[in-house]
This record gives sequence, C-alpha cells and structure tokens, in this order.
Amino acid sequence: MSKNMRKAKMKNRTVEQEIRRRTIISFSLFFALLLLGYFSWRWLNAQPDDNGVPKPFRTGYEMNESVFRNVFSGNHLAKTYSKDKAVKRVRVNGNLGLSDSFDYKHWKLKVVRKTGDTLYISLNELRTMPKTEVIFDFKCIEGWSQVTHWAGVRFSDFVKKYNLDPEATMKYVGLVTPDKGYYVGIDMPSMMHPQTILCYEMNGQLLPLNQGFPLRLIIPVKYGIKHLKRIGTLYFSNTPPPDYWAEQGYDYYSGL
Ligand SMILES: Nc1nc2c(c(=O)[nH]1)N[C@H]1C(S)=C(S)[C@@H](COP(=O)(O)O)O[C@H]1N2
Ligand SMILES: [Mo]
Repeated sequence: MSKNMRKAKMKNRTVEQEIRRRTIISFSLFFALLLLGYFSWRWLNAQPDDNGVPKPFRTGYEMNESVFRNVFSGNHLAKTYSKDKAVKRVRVNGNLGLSDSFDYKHWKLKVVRKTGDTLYISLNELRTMPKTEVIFDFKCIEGWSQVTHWAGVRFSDFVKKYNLDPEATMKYVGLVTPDKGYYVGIDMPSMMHPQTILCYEMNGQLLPLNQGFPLRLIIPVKYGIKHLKRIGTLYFSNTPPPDYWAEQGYDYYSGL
C-alpha cells in the first residue's frame, strides 16, 4: 500500500469507523496491561520467600539499605545541642525487659568475646574511663522526640580498652537485658560511630532505674527502639542478632 492510498483509506473512514478503531486499540492495550500485571504478580508470588516477603521485595529493600550505608559514615554526626536545650523531665517509654526482680547490686556488664570467653565489667570500672557526653534530639518511631542529655563510655573507646578489635571486625553487636525480655541487634558501623555510648548518666546523674540503670545504649544515629535500657549481655556476631521490634515487623536497621 502506497502512502497516498493509506491516506485515502483513512479519509474514507466514517466517524463511527474511527471511533470503533480507537476503542479496539484502547481495549487491546488495556487487556495486554492487565495480563502483564497478572503474570508479574504470579511471578512475584512464585519467587522464593525471604524472611516473610518474596525475594524481589527483600532485594529492593536491601538495595535501599546499602545506598544508605554507603552515604552514611562516621564523619556524619547527628546534630547536637547545648545543655540548656535538654529537657529536665525526660519521657519514659517502654519497660520491656526491665523486671522488678532485677538485682542491680550484683550487676556487671557481661561481654562475650569471639572465642566464647566472657568479661564481667562493673559500673565503677566503666566510670574510670573517659566520659563522653551527648546532647541530641532523641526520636521515637511513635512520633515524638526530645532533646536529651546523656553521658557514658564511647563504644569505640570501650573496644580499644578491652582489646575487642577482633570482635569489632564482625558485622553486628547484640545487646540483651539481664532478664532477656528485650534485645536488639546493631550493625557494627553504627556501634563504632563516635556518638554511640554505653551510657550511665542522664542530666549529669546516674540513670533512673526505669531509664536503664546501671547501663543503657545511646545511639543517636538510630531511632529510640535501638537504645536498649539496662544492658545485661553484649555480644558480637556476623549474622543479624535477634531484635525484638524487627520480629514485630519494624525495620531492622532503624537508622535516621
Ligand atoms: N529494655 C528496654 N529498652 C528500651 C525499651 C524497652 O521497652 N525496654 N524501649 C525503647 C524505646 S521504643 C524507646 S523510645 C526508648 C525510650 O527511652 P526512655 O524511656 O529513656 O525515654 O527506649 C528504648 N529502650
Ligand atoms: Mo520508641
């Protein structure tokens, strides 16, 4: 068919013919997309399950996480504030793993080394180490935040002092309350971040019992759920340690 003939044919179509032609094209396209959608969905559901979701979703999520991790580095500090900006009445939120029967008089931090050996470290011993203060905007995933003032031992200093360098090459740190009722897993770069502290003071005084006395984690690069109160055991792992809120479906990484 020559160009001219085609033109002629088009001109010869009645309005009704043209409408019908376009309707057929639209419907065909619609059904083609419907089929495409249906088969993509079938394909997605046929993919192997990875921790409760089809693998492609997990892959997308991990890609996002890796972008975040690469942009993020120890040089990026969370914003800090002057002491007078810190609230005096610090909100108490969450008491999982803080059982009343806790024997605080005999507490020591238990650190499990790579070899399986354990260290037991008292609060007084930690207090002889250089003190690091952090005043930052503490954010809870429930939607509130407040500027609060904490102090303790920088985790990276702790690693040096107790010769935990082999452990620090591992991928994660796990933290558990003495009664094992609350537990978190944290990636090593976030643990080694200069603002991450094993914290024993709030507003210049030892922690109140409901805020983690004798020792809690303060990790400004993460949401509140990761700031475990009352550390009993600290250990190292190359696989993600169990995490209370991640098991309930919250983001494992929970970075800010
Ligand atoms: N042991 C323990 N630590 C915990 C929690 C908890 O329930 N139990 N809740 C977390 C959550 S969700 C938040 S927001 C912070 C709150 O810390 P705060 O009570 O000192 O404000 O603690 C975190 N650490
Ligand atoms: Mo929280």
